[in-house]
Amino acid sequence: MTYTVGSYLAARLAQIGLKHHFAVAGDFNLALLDQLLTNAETEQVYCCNELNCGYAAEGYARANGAAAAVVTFSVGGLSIINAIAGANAENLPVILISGAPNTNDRATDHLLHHTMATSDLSYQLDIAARITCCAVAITSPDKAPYQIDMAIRAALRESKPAYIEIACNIAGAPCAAPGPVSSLLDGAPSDADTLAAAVSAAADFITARKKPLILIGSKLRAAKAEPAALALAQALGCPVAVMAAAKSFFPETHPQFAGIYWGEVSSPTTREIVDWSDGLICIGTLFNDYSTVGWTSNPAGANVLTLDIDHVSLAGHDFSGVRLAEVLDGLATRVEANPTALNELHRLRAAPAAVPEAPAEARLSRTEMMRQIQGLLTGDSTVLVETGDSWFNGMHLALPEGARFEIEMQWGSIGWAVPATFGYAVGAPSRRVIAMIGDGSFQLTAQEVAQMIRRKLPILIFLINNRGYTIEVEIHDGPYNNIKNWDYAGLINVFNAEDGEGLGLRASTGGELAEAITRARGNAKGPTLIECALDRDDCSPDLMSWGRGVATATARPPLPR
Ligand code: TPU
Ligand code: MG
Repeated sequence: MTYTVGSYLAARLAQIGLKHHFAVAGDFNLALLDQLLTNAETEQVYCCNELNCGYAAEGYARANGAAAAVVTFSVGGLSIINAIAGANAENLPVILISGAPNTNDRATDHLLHHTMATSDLSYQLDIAARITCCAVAITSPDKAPYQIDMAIRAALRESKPAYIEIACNIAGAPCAAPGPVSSLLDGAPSDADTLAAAVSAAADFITARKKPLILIGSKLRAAKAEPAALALAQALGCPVAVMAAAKSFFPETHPQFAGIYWGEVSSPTTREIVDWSDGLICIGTLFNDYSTVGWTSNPAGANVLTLDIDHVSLAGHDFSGVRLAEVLDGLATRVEANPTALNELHRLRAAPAAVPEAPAEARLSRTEMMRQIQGLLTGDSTVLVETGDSWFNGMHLALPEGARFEIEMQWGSIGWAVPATFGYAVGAPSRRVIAMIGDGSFQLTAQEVAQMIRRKLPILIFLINNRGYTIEVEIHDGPYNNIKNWDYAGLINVFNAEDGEGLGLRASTGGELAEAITRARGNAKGPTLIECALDRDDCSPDLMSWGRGVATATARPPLPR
């Protein structure tokens, strides 16, 4: 078989396990899209716009480990930037592929469409280089295999986005055949001496503590170390708390699970047991103003051991170039069981009270909505929660074994959830995908529901209509937090047009919600959006407390000179 630059890229995408790539067409990428289509192992999935295309790929990477998005030059490439920077913040290897001007136009000062009417054609590469781990511009078929491999290898090894730009007249040019894929996949192992020293120092730290406790953060998944963390936890027998951004990265049904640690808005007794520990083992954690509730709970100091993706640090020691899974594996064989903190947690912890069912005719409340969503969850469910009160409501869901939870907490860009849910569902066709999305966020990227309809994905969307930007109201209120109401349920018929089978339903009482959920379950041929009408002030108490903490940090005056 002979290869072109585009079909080489397609082969590499298929080899790294991408059964799909997301795309929006434009004249600078049409020849490339044609070449990608020649590979039957990676299907092209279209999006309504490039921002959504980026989020869809980001969601796909959450389900599938990596993803690719293909856009046209400049008008597409600049539009997708928000989503790619988000994938960077969230440690997801999304490969951004952009068409680019014809090589013949580069040597001249021809002015091209989709540019700022100057002969500068490098700005997109420059911008992409700032937000990806590797950015390459392909203008020659000879160098293309090396450049494509370099970008994909970097993305997979660093769990960060990469950028590949391909000149439109190069995409179809013949090039070399791809070699074995293994050179792209596996990162180098840890340096053996550094690994031994890091494990030894970390084991000494743990052994010297009376009340060790594990705290898991969002980078654990990026490090592909969830099983290794579970094994260490079991060897140590200590409580395991998870940060909000890592919900579901440790099984909530596990007897050592200690809840969500999120400062003042932690699960009951979780903050207390974390504070009580004299040896906090932070695995893949990431502390920012949101996760520390405005810097009010920011674990640091001599009682903290940090095990990061490629790095171990503790008082007096710092080891880099070690892989997290190998550190955890090493530690699991070195530590002795110490259930002191777990015993204390059991003493502190009262059995959770069951939420009573609301009368069927009563006006729908947040607690009744969450009670019903909880009842839906099974081991094959994935719940995606959008920025807003959905973050806080989602934290209270008790996840059955196997259930997954997705949150874009570091980047926090509203509009993420609709397209990311679409991409996730494309990447995980056997999972039951449920999204909780606020009305304000939905308005940014609503049109991507049409792609769920197009691909007949039975996604269940809870559209929480509380008539505004409630999360912002709790941080800092003003007229800018009021939004124009939409007929959200009615939109689904607009998107259905002549051939779609999406369902748009409305619930303003508990009884209506239960009925809508039953209808959603009967709809296997498309998404169901249930618009849940909540009172504007019906928000979670956690959001209120967190909002105050974050607002205080944001409003700090400049330090005196
Ligand atoms: O449940 P609720 O009302 O809190 O959520 P909803 O209705 O989705 O409102 C979200 C409000 C919000 C804004 C406007 N949350 N964060 N922001 C700021 C923001 C603005 N633009 C982007 C792209 N991302 C943001 N986070
Ligand atoms: Mg809202």
